[in-house]
Amino acid sequence: RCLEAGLGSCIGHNFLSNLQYLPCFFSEIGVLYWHLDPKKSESEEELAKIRKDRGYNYMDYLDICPGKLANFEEKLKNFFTEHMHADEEIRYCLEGGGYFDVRDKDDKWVRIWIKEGDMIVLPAGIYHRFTLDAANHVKLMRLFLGEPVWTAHNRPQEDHPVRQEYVKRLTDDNAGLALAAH
Ligand code: KMT
Repeated sequence: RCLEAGLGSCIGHNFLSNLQYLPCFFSEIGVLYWHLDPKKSESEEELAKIRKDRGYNYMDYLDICPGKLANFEEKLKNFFTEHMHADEEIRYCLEGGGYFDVRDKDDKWVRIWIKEGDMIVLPAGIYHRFTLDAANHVKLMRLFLGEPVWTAHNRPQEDHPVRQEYVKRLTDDNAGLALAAH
């Protein structure tokens, strides 16, 4: 399986850190991934193109670190509670790092290590959670299509139409997910 290319092991999760080598795994679960360089102007152009192509008109920044984010502990606890959203979750890492844990097709956790320059889109309806890495700090750009809605729907959400749609694409129409990725 393609997934094995970058696998190590970390606290009982499948653990991905060489993200560019895993397009196959990402397309399987409908995740999009780019590597940009926040310090380079070519990356600004590439980011502008991604935003234009995918309609990401909204943008803000989120600095997650103990002194900078109000109610840090509580927010981290919520981020690390397994949940889904009714929309895509689009994050571009500008500084620091963190872990997105996502459920694979067999409902097992896969840990994705996001570092500076990594940009990731989690599809609407995927179960996931987030936590910081050892640096205990991340600066993220958040993008959104339209008016942002950050509502987290904690698992279980099997009756949620967006979850049902995601599961349907994952199981009987995996080609659709693969086509959406690149
Ligand atoms: C969310 O709901 O925003 C998350 O899953 C946390 C990742 S971005 C801090």
